[in-house]
Amino acid sequence: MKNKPELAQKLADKTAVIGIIGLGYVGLPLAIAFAKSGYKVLGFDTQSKKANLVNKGQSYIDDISSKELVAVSPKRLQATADMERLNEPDVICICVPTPLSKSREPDLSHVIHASKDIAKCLQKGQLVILESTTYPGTTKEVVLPALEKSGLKAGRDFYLAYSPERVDPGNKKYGIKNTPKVVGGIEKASTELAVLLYSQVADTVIPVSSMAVAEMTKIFENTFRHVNIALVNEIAQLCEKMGISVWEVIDTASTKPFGYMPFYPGPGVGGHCIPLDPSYLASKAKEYDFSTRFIELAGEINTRMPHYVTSRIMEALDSRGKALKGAKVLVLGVAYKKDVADTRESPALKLTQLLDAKGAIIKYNDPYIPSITLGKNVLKSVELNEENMSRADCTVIGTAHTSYNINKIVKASKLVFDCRGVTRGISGNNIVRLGE
Ligand code: SAJ
Repeated sequence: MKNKPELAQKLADKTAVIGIIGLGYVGLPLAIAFAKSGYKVLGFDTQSKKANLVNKGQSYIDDISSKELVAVSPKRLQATADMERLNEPDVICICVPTPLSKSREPDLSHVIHASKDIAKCLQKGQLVILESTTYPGTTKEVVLPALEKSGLKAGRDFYLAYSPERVDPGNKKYGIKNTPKVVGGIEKASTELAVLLYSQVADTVIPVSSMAVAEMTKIFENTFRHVNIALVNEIAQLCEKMGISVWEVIDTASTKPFGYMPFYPGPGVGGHCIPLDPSYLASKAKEYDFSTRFIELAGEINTRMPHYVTSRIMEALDSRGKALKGAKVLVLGVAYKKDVADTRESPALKLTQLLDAKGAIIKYNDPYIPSITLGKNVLKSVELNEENMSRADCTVIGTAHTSYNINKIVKASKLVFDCRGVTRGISGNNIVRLGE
């Protein structure tokens, strides 16, 4: 590749312009990180509303404050919905969603649209990097052909790499700077340039031998979580039958200083990654006549958890002479995990919907989620006060936001069903826990 030195030089002296397609929970923090490190950044999003908010310095991402945005926008970071400007950046990072379709198959439509938009403006010497979580082979089999429709050739006329995002929403400890960044290029120059780029924002950059290794690394990380959460959800159900506390077992296993990593049971698995990404791998494996039984089984176990918890709540009420139908149930926390304002695939929300469908009279509180839809009704988050807790026949801790005062909740509630193990250490015959 003849013009590698030119792009390498522009990356080193920060005169390169960085393009980010997809200004969501992955793209916007990355755009800000590159802008903070001294690059001019051009953000692209098909939703002009997001582009306008970025240009006005108004953040719509939980983990990004408007203050952080204003510090770089509009001087260093600008955003646009005009995809025809994709000829301007020297580097383009694709950070678009990779959801599942209605039939739970990989939906690469966002990746394909982004690749086609780039192909229309692709310039010689540009570096294109896919960051979205996907199955091994996507960059080579889907992105590359779409880009080469431009008539330019990957590895000869333009650079191509895959570098998975490793954003953990709500994680205050790990961010772009201190999370190692994995990079795999289609050939040596692409890998080296991507390493040079990410070295400006991440303390550690890890080059690997191919784009497929980088793709498999990321999807394996998420599948690892998916399978281990399912394992602990299964163990929780067995512990309940055996009259053993799964929480005490996990806390005790955690004393082992090596060879063990704690995962915790819950009402199921939510978010836009863990419940979905492993299906990308399972689907690709079928092309190799290979069935990923662990992934399928884990999916079944995790998907069943909201139903299992519903039956446990029904039993807990029943043993107190109360039918679930007509019972007043107060659900605390409907976000997919604690301290995030996101209900995508949320198991706590699914649990609430199941309780509602069984005839429970639902109220909920979630400081991050102002309203939810239950069937045809829209419910607003109620105040977490004595009145609402004492009036409920059962208070369900669905997602244990840090702001919840568990002692107060237990004291004020007739019955607490704890899906998250946060009442451990608190005694009371009004507490029933998942996994006990
Ligand atoms: N959960 C459990 N038990 C556990 C851990 C999680 O029930 O022991 C549940 C959570 O409540 C939540 C779901 O699983 O509903 C997913 O939680 P998560 O924190 O594993 O996943 P995300 O999607 O919020 O963030 C993840 C990253 N999380 C961590 O590494 C801790 C990581 O898996 C990915 O980097 C990231 O998504 C991504 O974008 O892929």
